[in-house]
Amino acid sequence: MPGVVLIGAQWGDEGKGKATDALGSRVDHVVKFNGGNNAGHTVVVGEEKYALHLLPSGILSPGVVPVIANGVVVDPEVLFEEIDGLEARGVDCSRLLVSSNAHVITTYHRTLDKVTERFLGTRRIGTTGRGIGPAYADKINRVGIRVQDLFDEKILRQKIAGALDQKNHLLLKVYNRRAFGVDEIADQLLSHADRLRPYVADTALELSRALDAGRTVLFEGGQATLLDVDHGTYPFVTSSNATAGGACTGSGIGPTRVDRVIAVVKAYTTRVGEGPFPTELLDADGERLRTVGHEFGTTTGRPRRCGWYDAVIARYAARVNGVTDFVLTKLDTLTGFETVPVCVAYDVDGVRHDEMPASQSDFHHAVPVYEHLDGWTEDISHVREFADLPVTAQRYVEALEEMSGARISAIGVGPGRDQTVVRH
Ligand code: 2SA
Ligand code: GDP
Ligand code: MG
Repeated sequence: MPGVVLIGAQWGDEGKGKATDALGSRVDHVVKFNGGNNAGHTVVVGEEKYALHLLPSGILSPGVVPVIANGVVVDPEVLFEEIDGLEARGVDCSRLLVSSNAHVITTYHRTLDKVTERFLGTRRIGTTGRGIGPAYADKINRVGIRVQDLFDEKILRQKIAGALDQKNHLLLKVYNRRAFGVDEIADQLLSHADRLRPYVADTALELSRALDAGRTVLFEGGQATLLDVDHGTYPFVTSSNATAGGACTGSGIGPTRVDRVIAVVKAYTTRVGEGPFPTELLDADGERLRTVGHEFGTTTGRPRRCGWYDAVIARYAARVNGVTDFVLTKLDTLTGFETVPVCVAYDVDGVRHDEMPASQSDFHHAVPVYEHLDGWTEDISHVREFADLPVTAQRYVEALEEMSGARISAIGVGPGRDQTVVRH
Protein backbone atom coordinates (compact mmCIF):
# COMPACT_ATOMS: atom_id res chain seq x y z
CA MET A 1 0.00 0.00 0.00
CA PRO A 2 2.45 2.72 -1.08
CA GLY A 3 0.24 5.86 -1.16
CA VAL A 4 -2.31 6.05 1.67
CA VAL A 5 -4.48 9.05 2.47
CA LEU A 6 -6.03 9.29 5.93
CA ILE A 7 -8.69 11.98 6.50
CA GLY A 8 -11.51 12.83 8.92
CA ALA A 9 -15.05 11.98 7.81
CA GLN A 10 -16.98 14.38 10.06
CA TRP A 11 -16.06 17.75 11.66
CA GLY A 12 -12.67 16.73 13.03
CA ASP A 13 -11.34 15.11 16.19
CA GLU A 14 -12.35 11.66 15.01
CA GLY A 15 -9.04 10.26 16.31
CA LYS A 16 -6.89 10.71 13.20
CA GLY A 17 -3.77 11.14 15.34
CA LYS A 18 -4.20 7.76 16.98
CA ALA A 19 -5.01 6.08 13.65
CA THR A 20 -1.90 7.58 12.01
CA ASP A 21 0.25 6.57 14.93
CA ALA A 22 -1.15 3.04 14.82
CA LEU A 23 0.03 2.69 11.21
CA GLY A 24 3.43 4.15 12.19
CA SER A 25 5.52 1.01 12.07
CA ARG A 26 4.33 0.18 8.51
CA VAL A 27 4.93 3.65 7.09
CA ASP A 28 8.06 5.44 5.81
CA HIS A 29 6.79 9.02 5.49
CA VAL A 30 3.89 10.79 7.23
CA VAL A 31 2.84 13.93 5.40
CA LYS A 32 0.76 16.80 6.73
CA PHE A 33 -0.78 18.38 3.64
CA ASN A 34 -3.28 21.00 4.89
CA GLY A 35 -4.02 23.28 7.82
CA GLY A 36 -1.54 24.28 10.45
CA ASN A 37 -1.49 24.55 14.21
CA ASN A 38 -5.29 24.75 14.30
CA ALA A 39 -5.10 20.93 14.33
CA GLY A 40 -4.94 19.02 17.56
CA HIS A 41 -4.09 15.34 17.42
CA THR A 42 -3.80 13.40 20.65
CA VAL A 43 -1.68 10.28 20.70
CA VAL A 44 -1.38 8.10 23.78
CA VAL A 45 1.74 5.93 23.96
CA GLY A 46 1.76 3.84 27.13
CA GLU A 47 1.55 6.32 30.01
CA GLU A 48 2.60 9.25 27.81
CA LYS A 49 0.07 11.57 26.16
CA TYR A 50 1.18 13.82 23.27
CA ALA A 51 -0.84 16.68 21.76
CA LEU A 52 0.44 17.45 18.27
CA HIS A 53 -0.59 20.58 16.38
CA LEU A 54 1.70 21.52 13.53
CA LEU A 55 3.86 18.41 13.42
CA PRO A 56 2.54 15.28 11.70
CA SER A 57 1.55 12.49 14.10
CA GLY A 58 4.22 10.29 12.49
CA ILE A 59 6.87 12.24 14.41
CA LEU A 60 6.33 9.81 17.30
CA SER A 61 7.34 6.74 15.30
CA PRO A 62 11.10 6.16 15.13
CA GLY A 63 12.19 5.70 11.53
CA VAL A 64 9.29 7.62 10.01
CA VAL A 65 10.14 10.76 8.03
CA PRO A 66 7.61 13.45 9.05
CA VAL A 67 6.87 15.95 6.28
CA ILE A 68 5.18 19.36 6.42
CA ALA A 69 4.17 19.77 2.79
CA ASN A 70 3.39 22.78 0.61
CA GLY A 71 -0.33 22.86 1.50
CA VAL A 72 0.35 23.61 5.16
CA VAL A 73 0.52 27.07 6.76
CA VAL A 74 3.48 27.18 9.13
CA ASP A 75 3.83 29.41 12.17
CA PRO A 76 7.61 29.22 12.75
CA GLU A 77 7.34 30.20 16.40
CA VAL A 78 4.87 27.39 17.06
CA LEU A 79 6.95 24.94 15.04
CA PHE A 80 10.00 25.41 17.26
CA GLU A 81 7.94 25.47 20.46
CA GLU A 82 6.48 22.12 19.47
CA ILE A 83 9.83 20.65 18.47
CA ASP A 84 11.40 21.85 21.75
CA GLY A 85 8.53 20.38 23.76
CA LEU A 86 8.84 16.99 22.07
CA GLU A 87 12.64 16.88 22.20
CA ALA A 88 12.51 17.66 25.94
CA ARG A 89 10.47 14.44 26.23
CA GLY A 90 13.00 12.45 24.22
CA VAL A 91 11.27 12.51 20.82
CA ASP A 92 13.76 12.87 17.96
CA CYS A 93 12.51 15.52 15.51
CA SER A 94 15.66 15.71 13.38
CA ARG A 95 14.13 13.80 10.43
CA LEU A 96 11.45 16.47 9.87
CA LEU A 97 11.20 17.98 6.38
CA VAL A 98 9.44 21.28 5.65
CA SER A 99 8.41 22.32 2.13
CA SER A 100 10.04 25.48 0.84
CA ASN A 101 6.66 26.30 -0.75
CA ALA A 102 4.63 26.13 2.47
CA HIS A 103 3.18 29.48 3.51
CA VAL A 104 4.07 31.21 6.74
CA ILE A 105 1.74 32.49 9.47
CA THR A 106 2.87 35.82 10.90
CA THR A 107 1.74 38.05 13.76
CA TYR A 108 -0.59 40.01 11.47
CA HIS A 109 -2.40 36.82 10.45
CA ARG A 110 -3.04 35.89 14.07
CA THR A 111 -4.22 39.43 14.87
CA LEU A 112 -6.52 39.56 11.85
CA ASP A 113 -8.02 36.16 12.70
CA LYS A 114 -8.96 37.35 16.17
CA VAL A 115 -10.25 40.82 15.26
CA THR A 116 -12.27 39.50 12.32
CA GLU A 117 -14.01 36.99 14.58
CA ARG A 118 -14.78 39.70 17.11
CA PHE A 119 -16.06 41.97 14.36
CA LEU A 120 -18.33 39.25 12.96
CA GLY A 121 -20.09 38.91 16.33
CA THR A 122 -22.98 36.46 16.01
CA ARG A 123 -21.84 35.58 12.48
CA ARG A 124 -18.43 34.41 13.71
CA ILE A 125 -16.99 31.09 12.52
CA GLY A 126 -15.54 30.00 15.86
CA THR A 127 -11.98 29.73 14.54
CA THR A 128 -9.07 28.55 16.61
CA GLY A 129 -7.56 32.05 16.39
CA ARG A 130 -4.27 30.74 15.04
CA GLY A 131 -4.19 32.94 11.91
CA ILE A 132 -5.11 30.09 9.55
CA GLY A 133 -7.79 31.84 7.46
CA PRO A 134 -5.85 35.10 6.93
CA ALA A 135 -2.70 33.15 5.95
CA TYR A 136 -4.59 31.11 3.34
CA ALA A 137 -6.37 34.28 2.15
CA ASP A 138 -2.94 35.85 1.48
CA LYS A 139 -1.87 32.71 -0.39
CA ILE A 140 -4.89 32.93 -2.68
CA ASN A 141 -4.48 36.71 -2.99
CA ARG A 142 -0.85 36.13 -4.00
CA VAL A 143 0.53 38.24 -1.16
CA GLY A 144 1.61 35.33 1.03
CA ILE A 145 5.07 34.74 2.52
CA ARG A 146 6.56 31.34 1.79
CA VAL A 147 9.14 29.40 3.80
CA GLN A 148 11.74 30.00 1.06
CA ASP A 149 11.30 33.78 1.42
CA LEU A 150 12.92 33.62 4.86
CA PHE A 151 16.23 32.92 3.13
CA ASP A 152 16.18 36.02 0.90
CA GLU A 153 15.94 39.10 3.12
CA LYS A 154 15.44 41.59 0.29
CA ILE A 155 12.54 39.65 -1.21
CA LEU A 156 11.12 38.99 2.24
CA ARG A 157 10.94 42.71 3.07
CA GLN A 158 9.30 43.47 -0.30
CA LYS A 159 6.72 40.76 0.23
CA ILE A 160 5.93 41.85 3.78
CA ALA A 161 5.46 45.43 2.55
CA GLY A 162 3.08 44.16 -0.15
CA ALA A 163 1.13 42.07 2.32
CA LEU A 164 0.82 44.91 4.84
CA ASP A 165 -0.32 47.48 2.32
CA GLN A 166 -4.05 46.87 2.57
CA LYS A 167 -3.96 45.18 5.96
CA ASN A 168 -2.64 48.19 7.81
CA HIS A 169 -5.39 50.31 6.30
CA LEU A 170 -7.96 47.75 7.44
CA LEU A 171 -6.46 47.43 10.91
CA LEU A 172 -6.28 51.19 11.45
CA LYS A 173 -9.50 52.35 9.81
CA VAL A 174 -11.91 49.45 10.28
CA TYR A 175 -10.73 47.53 13.32
CA ASN A 176 -9.21 50.46 15.22
CA ARG A 177 -5.95 48.60 15.79
CA ARG A 178 -2.32 49.59 15.40
CA ALA A 179 -0.52 49.08 12.10
CA PHE A 180 2.37 46.64 11.69
CA GLY A 181 5.84 47.72 10.54
CA VAL A 182 7.81 45.87 7.87
CA ASP A 183 10.94 45.75 10.06
CA GLU A 184 9.08 44.34 13.03
CA ILE A 185 7.65 41.43 11.01
CA ALA A 186 10.86 40.84 9.05
CA ASP A 187 12.86 40.66 12.31
CA GLN A 188 10.43 38.15 13.77
CA LEU A 189 10.60 35.89 10.73
CA LEU A 190 14.33 36.23 10.15
CA SER A 191 15.01 35.23 13.76
CA HIS A 192 13.83 31.71 12.80
CA ALA A 193 15.62 31.41 9.46
CA ASP A 194 18.89 29.78 10.59
CA ARG A 195 17.13 27.18 12.68
CA LEU A 196 14.60 26.44 9.95
CA ARG A 197 17.10 26.04 7.11
CA PRO A 198 18.23 22.43 7.74
CA TYR A 199 14.63 21.16 7.67
CA VAL A 200 13.69 22.82 4.38
CA ALA A 201 13.44 20.59 1.32
CA ASP A 202 11.75 20.02 -2.02
CA THR A 203 9.25 17.74 -0.32
CA ALA A 204 7.25 17.00 -3.50
CA LEU A 205 10.39 15.54 -5.09
CA GLU A 206 11.28 13.62 -1.93
CA LEU A 207 7.79 12.07 -1.80
CA SER A 208 7.78 11.20 -5.47
CA ARG A 209 11.13 9.42 -5.11
CA ALA A 210 9.92 7.59 -2.02
CA LEU A 211 6.84 6.33 -3.89
CA ASP A 212 8.98 5.35 -6.90
CA ALA A 213 11.13 3.28 -4.55
CA GLY A 214 8.03 1.43 -3.28
CA ARG A 215 8.01 3.12 0.12
CA THR A 216 4.77 3.68 2.00
CA VAL A 217 3.70 7.29 2.33
CA LEU A 218 0.81 8.26 4.59
CA PHE A 219 -0.89 11.59 3.88
CA GLU A 220 -2.48 12.74 7.13
CA GLY A 221 -5.37 15.20 6.81
CA GLY A 222 -5.98 17.93 9.33
CA GLN A 223 -9.57 18.93 10.25
CA ALA A 224 -12.11 16.95 8.20
CA THR A 225 -14.50 16.55 5.29
CA LEU A 226 -17.22 18.88 6.58
CA LEU A 227 -14.61 21.54 7.43
CA ASP A 228 -13.23 21.46 3.86
CA VAL A 229 -13.43 24.90 2.23
CA ASP A 230 -15.04 23.41 -0.92
CA HIS A 231 -16.99 20.41 0.35
CA GLY A 232 -17.78 21.37 3.94
CA THR A 233 -20.49 23.41 5.60
CA TYR A 234 -19.28 26.71 4.11
CA PRO A 235 -18.75 29.33 5.54
CA PHE A 236 -18.42 27.36 8.78
CA VAL A 237 -15.28 25.60 7.59
CA THR A 238 -11.52 25.93 7.77
CA SER A 239 -9.66 27.56 4.89
CA SER A 240 -7.99 24.51 3.34
CA ASN A 241 -8.92 21.32 1.48
CA ALA A 242 -9.18 18.69 4.18
CA THR A 243 -10.66 16.07 1.82
CA ALA A 244 -8.58 13.41 0.07
CA GLY A 245 -8.04 15.57 -3.03
CA GLY A 246 -6.14 18.01 -0.85
CA ALA A 247 -3.49 15.36 -0.28
CA CYS A 248 -2.44 15.72 -3.93
CA THR A 249 -2.48 19.50 -4.30
CA GLY A 250 -1.17 19.92 -0.77
CA SER A 251 1.87 17.74 -1.30
CA GLY A 252 2.63 17.75 -5.03
CA ILE A 253 1.90 14.12 -5.86
CA GLY A 254 -0.57 13.04 -8.55
CA PRO A 255 -3.87 11.22 -7.86
CA THR A 256 -2.62 8.02 -9.52
CA ARG A 257 -0.13 7.63 -6.64
CA VAL A 258 -2.90 7.15 -4.08
CA ASP A 259 -3.79 3.51 -3.45
CA ARG A 260 -5.99 3.72 -0.40
CA VAL A 261 -8.17 6.35 1.27
CA ILE A 262 -8.91 5.74 4.93
CA ALA A 263 -11.59 7.88 6.58
CA VAL A 264 -11.60 8.08 10.35
CA VAL A 265 -15.15 8.33 11.69
CA LYS A 266 -16.32 8.57 15.28
CA ALA A 267 -19.09 6.23 16.50
CA TYR A 268 -21.05 9.42 17.24
CA THR A 269 -20.52 13.01 15.99
CA THR A 270 -18.77 16.10 17.40
CA ARG A 271 -18.08 19.61 16.21
CA VAL A 272 -16.21 22.63 17.61
CA GLY A 273 -16.96 26.12 16.42
CA GLU A 274 -20.16 27.45 14.89
CA GLY A 275 -22.30 26.04 12.08
CA PRO A 276 -25.10 23.55 11.41
CA PHE A 277 -25.09 20.14 13.11
CA PRO A 278 -28.33 18.15 12.55
CA THR A 279 -27.82 15.41 15.18
CA GLU A 280 -26.53 17.76 17.90
CA LEU A 281 -27.78 16.87 21.37
CA LEU A 282 -28.42 19.75 23.76
CA ASP A 283 -29.58 17.42 26.53
CA ALA A 284 -28.17 15.00 29.11
CA ASP A 285 -27.16 12.49 26.40
CA GLY A 286 -24.99 15.16 24.73
CA GLU A 287 -23.44 16.03 28.08
CA ARG A 288 -22.76 12.36 28.71
CA LEU A 289 -21.00 11.91 25.35
CA ARG A 290 -18.86 14.99 26.08
CA THR A 291 -17.91 13.82 29.57
CA VAL A 292 -17.33 10.14 28.83
CA GLY A 293 -15.63 10.87 25.49
CA HIS A 294 -13.52 13.74 26.96
CA GLU A 295 -14.74 15.94 24.12
CA PHE A 296 -12.76 19.12 24.64
CA GLY A 297 -10.59 20.81 21.99
CA THR A 298 -6.98 19.61 21.89
CA THR A 299 -5.80 23.05 20.76
CA THR A 300 -8.16 25.50 22.47
CA GLY A 301 -9.78 23.38 25.21
CA ARG A 302 -13.24 24.38 23.94
CA PRO A 303 -16.08 21.97 24.80
CA ARG A 304 -17.05 20.05 21.66
CA ARG A 305 -20.69 19.92 20.61
CA CYS A 306 -21.86 16.28 20.61
CA GLY A 307 -24.55 14.31 18.79
CA TRP A 308 -25.47 10.89 17.41
CA TYR A 309 -23.84 9.19 14.42
CA ASP A 310 -24.95 10.64 11.12
CA ALA A 311 -24.84 8.10 8.27
CA VAL A 312 -25.77 10.77 5.69
CA ILE A 313 -22.51 12.54 6.52
CA ALA A 314 -20.55 9.28 6.46
CA ARG A 315 -21.94 8.40 3.01
CA TYR A 316 -21.09 11.89 1.79
CA ALA A 317 -17.54 11.51 3.14
CA ALA A 318 -17.24 8.12 1.43
CA ARG A 319 -18.26 9.72 -1.86
CA VAL A 320 -16.24 12.95 -1.92
CA ASN A 321 -13.10 11.28 -0.62
CA GLY A 322 -13.36 8.00 -2.56
CA VAL A 323 -13.03 6.15 0.75
CA THR A 324 -11.77 2.56 0.61
CA ASP A 325 -11.89 1.93 4.38
CA PHE A 326 -13.36 3.49 7.49
CA VAL A 327 -11.67 3.38 10.88
CA LEU A 328 -14.48 3.63 13.44
CA THR A 329 -13.32 5.26 16.68
CA LYS A 330 -14.57 5.71 20.24
CA LEU A 331 -17.05 2.84 20.17
CA ASP A 332 -16.27 2.48 23.91
CA THR A 333 -17.82 5.91 24.62
CA LEU A 334 -21.26 4.53 23.69
CA THR A 335 -21.12 1.75 26.30
CA GLY A 336 -24.07 1.97 28.68
CA PHE A 337 -26.66 3.60 26.41
CA GLU A 338 -29.77 1.41 26.30
CA THR A 339 -30.46 2.32 22.70
CA VAL A 340 -28.27 4.27 20.29
CA PRO A 341 -30.05 6.40 17.69
CA VAL A 342 -28.37 6.66 14.28
CA CYS A 343 -29.38 9.27 11.70
CA VAL A 344 -30.16 7.50 8.40
CA ALA A 345 -31.68 10.42 6.44
CA TYR A 346 -32.92 13.99 6.88
CA ASP A 347 -36.36 15.46 6.77
CA VAL A 348 -36.22 18.91 5.19
CA ASP A 349 -39.60 20.65 5.24
CA GLY A 350 -41.39 17.32 4.78
CA VAL A 351 -39.06 15.99 2.07
CA ARG A 352 -36.79 13.02 2.83
CA HIS A 353 -33.11 13.44 1.89
CA ASP A 354 -30.93 10.31 1.80
CA GLU A 355 -27.99 12.32 0.48
CA MET A 356 -26.37 15.47 1.82
CA PRO A 357 -28.61 18.37 0.69
CA ALA A 358 -26.91 20.42 -2.02
CA SER A 359 -28.30 23.62 -0.52
CA GLN A 360 -26.73 24.85 2.67
CA SER A 361 -30.06 26.34 3.78
CA ASP A 362 -31.64 22.88 3.53
CA PHE A 363 -28.82 21.45 5.64
CA HIS A 364 -29.50 24.13 8.28
CA HIS A 365 -33.11 22.94 8.46
CA ALA A 366 -32.40 19.21 8.27
CA VAL A 367 -34.19 17.18 10.93
CA PRO A 368 -32.62 13.75 11.50
CA VAL A 369 -34.60 10.60 10.72
CA TYR A 370 -33.40 8.14 13.34
CA GLU A 371 -33.12 4.37 13.48
CA HIS A 372 -32.76 3.12 17.06
CA LEU A 373 -30.16 0.39 17.56
CA ASP A 374 -29.74 -1.71 20.70
CA GLY A 375 -26.92 -0.67 23.04
CA TRP A 376 -24.60 -2.71 25.29
CA THR A 377 -23.44 -2.43 28.88
CA GLU A 378 -20.22 -4.48 28.93
CA ASP A 379 -16.83 -2.72 29.15
CA ILE A 380 -15.30 -3.18 25.68
CA SER A 381 -11.99 -1.37 26.25
CA HIS A 382 -10.06 -4.65 26.58
CA VAL A 383 -11.59 -6.33 23.52
CA ARG A 384 -9.20 -6.97 20.60
CA GLU A 385 -11.22 -9.41 18.44
CA PHE A 386 -14.45 -8.44 16.70
CA ALA A 387 -16.12 -11.69 17.81
CA ASP A 388 -15.44 -10.77 21.46
CA LEU A 389 -17.51 -7.57 21.26
CA PRO A 390 -21.04 -7.84 22.72
CA VAL A 391 -23.40 -8.98 19.96
CA THR A 392 -25.29 -5.67 19.98
CA ALA A 393 -21.98 -3.76 19.57
CA GLN A 394 -21.15 -6.02 16.60
CA ARG A 395 -24.59 -5.26 15.14
CA TYR A 396 -24.02 -1.52 15.66
CA VAL A 397 -20.75 -1.68 13.70
CA GLU A 398 -22.29 -3.80 10.95
CA ALA A 399 -25.28 -1.45 10.66
CA LEU A 400 -22.98 1.57 10.36
CA GLU A 401 -20.90 -0.23 7.75
CA GLU A 402 -23.99 -0.99 5.69
CA MET A 403 -25.26 2.60 5.90
CA SER A 404 -21.96 4.39 5.37
CA GLY A 405 -20.68 3.12 2.04
CA ALA A 406 -17.33 1.47 2.78
CA ARG A 407 -16.00 -1.34 4.93
CA ILE A 408 -15.01 -0.66 8.55
CA SER A 409 -11.48 -2.03 8.80
CA ALA A 410 -10.65 -1.16 12.38
CA ILE A 411 -12.52 -0.14 15.52
CA GLY A 412 -11.19 2.00 18.37
CA VAL A 413 -12.14 0.89 21.88
CA GLY A 414 -9.92 3.30 23.83
CA PRO A 415 -7.27 5.99 23.34
CA GLY A 416 -4.27 3.66 23.81
CA ARG A 417 -2.09 2.64 20.87
CA ASP A 418 -3.17 -1.01 21.24
CA GLN A 419 -6.86 -0.39 21.98
CA THR A 420 -7.97 -1.28 18.48
CA VAL A 421 -9.96 -4.16 16.98
CA VAL A 422 -8.61 -4.89 13.51
CA ARG A 423 -11.12 -6.49 11.11
CA HIS A 424 -9.45 -6.38 7.69
P1 2SA B 1 -9.73 27.74 11.72
O1 2SA B 1 -9.00 28.09 13.00
O2 2SA B 1 -9.82 28.90 10.76
O3 2SA B 1 -9.24 26.50 11.07
O4 2SA B 1 -11.26 27.47 12.18
C1 2SA B 1 -12.29 27.29 11.22
C2 2SA B 1 -13.23 26.16 11.63
O5 2SA B 1 -12.50 24.91 11.65
C3 2SA B 1 -12.66 24.29 12.91
N1 2SA B 1 -11.43 23.61 13.30
C4 2SA B 1 -11.42 22.48 14.01
N2 2SA B 1 -12.42 21.62 14.33
C5 2SA B 1 -12.06 20.55 15.07
N3 2SA B 1 -10.80 20.33 15.58
C6 2SA B 1 -9.81 21.18 15.26
N4 2SA B 1 -8.65 21.14 15.93
C7 2SA B 1 -8.63 21.31 17.40
C8 2SA B 1 -8.83 19.96 18.11
C9 2SA B 1 -9.68 22.35 17.78
C10 2SA B 1 -9.63 22.94 19.18
O6 2SA B 1 -8.22 19.00 17.67
O7 2SA B 1 -9.61 19.86 19.08
O8 2SA B 1 -8.78 22.67 20.02
O9 2SA B 1 -10.54 23.79 19.45
C11 2SA B 1 -10.08 22.26 14.40
N5 2SA B 1 -9.32 23.24 13.84
C12 2SA B 1 -10.16 24.06 13.17
C13 2SA B 1 -12.93 25.47 13.88
O10 2SA B 1 -13.53 25.03 15.08
C14 2SA B 1 -13.82 26.35 13.04
O11 2SA B 1 -15.14 25.85 13.06
P1 GDP C 1 -7.86 14.10 15.72
O1 GDP C 1 -7.84 15.59 15.64
O2 GDP C 1 -8.75 13.46 14.72
O3 GDP C 1 -6.49 13.49 15.74
O4 GDP C 1 -8.54 13.74 17.13
P2 GDP C 1 -8.19 14.37 18.56
O5 GDP C 1 -6.91 13.84 19.03
O6 GDP C 1 -8.39 15.86 18.54
O7 GDP C 1 -9.41 13.80 19.41
C1 GDP C 1 -9.63 12.43 19.56
C2 GDP C 1 -9.54 12.05 21.04
O8 GDP C 1 -10.05 10.75 21.20
C3 GDP C 1 -8.12 12.00 21.58
O9 GDP C 1 -8.16 12.41 22.92
C4 GDP C 1 -7.74 10.52 21.48
O10 GDP C 1 -6.78 10.12 22.43
C5 GDP C 1 -9.07 9.86 21.73
N1 GDP C 1 -9.31 8.59 21.06
C6 GDP C 1 -8.96 8.20 19.80
N2 GDP C 1 -9.49 6.98 19.52
C7 GDP C 1 -10.21 6.61 20.62
C8 GDP C 1 -11.02 5.48 20.93
O11 GDP C 1 -11.23 4.56 20.14
N3 GDP C 1 -11.62 5.48 22.18
C9 GDP C 1 -11.46 6.49 23.08
N4 GDP C 1 -12.08 6.41 24.25
N5 GDP C 1 -10.69 7.57 22.81
C10 GDP C 1 -10.08 7.63 21.59
MG1 MG D 1 -8.24 17.19 16.83
